[in-house]
Amino acid sequence: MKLTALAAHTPEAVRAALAARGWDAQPAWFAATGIQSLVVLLEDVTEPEREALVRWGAKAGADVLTGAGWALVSAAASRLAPLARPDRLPAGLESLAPELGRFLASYADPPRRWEIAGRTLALDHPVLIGIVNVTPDSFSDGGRFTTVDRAIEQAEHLVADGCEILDVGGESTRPGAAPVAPADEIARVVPVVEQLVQRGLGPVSVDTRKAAVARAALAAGAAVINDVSGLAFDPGLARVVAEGGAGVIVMHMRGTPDTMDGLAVYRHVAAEVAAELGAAAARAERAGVARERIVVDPGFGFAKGPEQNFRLLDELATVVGLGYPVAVGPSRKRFLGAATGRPVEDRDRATAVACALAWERGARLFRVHDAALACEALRVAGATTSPVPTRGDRDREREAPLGWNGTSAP
Ligand code: PMM
Repeated sequence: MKLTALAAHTPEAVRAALAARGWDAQPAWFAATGIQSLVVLLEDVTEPEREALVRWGAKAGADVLTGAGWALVSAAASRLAPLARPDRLPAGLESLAPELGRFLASYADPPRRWEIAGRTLALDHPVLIGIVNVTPDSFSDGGRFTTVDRAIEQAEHLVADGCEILDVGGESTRPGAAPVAPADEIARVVPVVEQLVQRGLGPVSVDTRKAAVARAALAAGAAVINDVSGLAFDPGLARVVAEGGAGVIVMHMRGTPDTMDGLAVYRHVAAEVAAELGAAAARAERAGVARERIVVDPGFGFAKGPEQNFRLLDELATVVGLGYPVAVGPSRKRFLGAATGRPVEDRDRATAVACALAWERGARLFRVHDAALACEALRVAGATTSPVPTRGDRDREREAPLGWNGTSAP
């Protein structure tokens, strides 16, 4: 007998091994995703639920580690799937089905598109968001692009280097930055948005926490609102996004830029950031923003210290597990300086590496100051991991029978 250790970090090696042995593309992909091992942490578990889980685990051959009020379950995706099916669910575990079903559906069929105002962006490849800061005091390029002409010049540069979206920001989120009145922020941002739209540069995103600024930006032709407060700063913002039919990036932070550093206290940073982001995205949906318009962002550097940022980058799959497309913005941030010893103006290589690692863990959008290096890194990362079947495979699967999780599109 001959033994080969297969790579298990994605379903690809198993799919390829089966395809090489004559399996058709669709059953090979179903089998490969189905035998992939998943681990879920369950909290607020009652004593009867805990007992039911342990009994199920013993029967299903799943590993179940438990303590008071919690359980950690590790099993192949296809073994977990019955727990999400009301018709197959063991008695006593009814409250698990909705959440687990949502997670398994997005694991098997991750979001492949983002609906923004006026168009749909494909997320089957890394999407670069170029930063156009028009603030006089942003931490890494503050003051360099304050005039409209210079902002446009920078935007053209970013597009030439591979950016598909331009993110215009008129308020610095650096701790201690002076607050900007909505009228001043509008005066900074709107002329730049208008020029970008007129020149066909974009789609344009606007980095703002304020409903009034968002409304003016959307009227000027912006297609996305990027809110670093996760819809917590201005309760009216989500409705403006909903009414404008815009896309939204809901970023995680705690408190405000002035208070966030003192709030960087976590027992398990990835789990807590994901839970808080999930609540923020649910706020957006309650305000009428369609799920397909929402992207979530873990907010590197916002209410997180260097060690926490690295944990979050490594455990990004927890945020991906929410089922929304994930954007990341590690660009030139302090935690990259902590690892490399490089000053802010010399962190684009580190940024490119962080982007590639984030792609591998499931991020699809990357907010960067310098697009050239990130684009190159992401080309390599994108070519290395092909976590979803090719379009040809997907077309064949349309007529396919149900897969291990009850869906027909893996
Ligand atoms: N970081 C900054 C500003 N806006 N938006 C998103 N979605 N994600 C981020 O990580 C993020 C952001 C701070 O950086 P900058 O001042 O250089 O723009």
